[in-house]
Amino acid sequence: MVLVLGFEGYGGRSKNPSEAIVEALDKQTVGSTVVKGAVMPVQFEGLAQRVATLLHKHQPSVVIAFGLWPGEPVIRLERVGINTADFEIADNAGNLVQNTPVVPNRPDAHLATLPLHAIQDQLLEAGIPARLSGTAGTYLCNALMFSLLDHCAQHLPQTRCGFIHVPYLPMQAADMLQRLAQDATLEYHQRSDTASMSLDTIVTAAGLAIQTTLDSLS
Ligand code: PCA
Repeated sequence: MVLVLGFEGYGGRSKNPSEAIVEALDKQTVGSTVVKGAVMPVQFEGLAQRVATLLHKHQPSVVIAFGLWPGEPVIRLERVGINTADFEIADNAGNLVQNTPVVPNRPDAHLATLPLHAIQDQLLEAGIPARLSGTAGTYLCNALMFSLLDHCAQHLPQTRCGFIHVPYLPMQAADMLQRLAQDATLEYHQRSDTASMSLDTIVTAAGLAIQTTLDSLS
């Protein structure tokens, strides 16, 4: 089976597009493989345990986690999860974790085990803009990516695992522009984080990433 993870909203924003991906794909099939979806809290404490419980329970052949990267205009395929948590804003439990290992006494980083270039090719072929990225940041998305890869490295070496950042939904960008106009404190050109992508396109991209990964296994 395929495990798809997303996050709840955070940072005072409305619903996370990655939560919408989970809702769209949970209990669906890609090819003949069943997808199970789960939404993760934006909370550092207990993350490793949540990851271990999910992976142990489902033993997926593929696990792909999704999150929002505000301002990113394209599907962003993450190459690497690093063993550092260094937050710029507090998580949803109010913790501003700084300069702390995600998992103590484990390697500095893990590379994604998804076929990233093949996924990028398939997305571009389908007319969906996508790129590889060399950093998933140092917040919860990176922490989840590292934790998943670290667990798989130790316990599920066959499992293909990685993380994909997605843009805002158009509604969220529209909402920001409305607030910008209402506040009348910033000029439009001072904001560079209003890129967005439709939910349909984002969900299609997620399905293609799963399909391409499953194809690479057979
Ligand atoms: N994005 C954040 C955490 C949750 C999410 O969707 C990040 O990029 O770390």
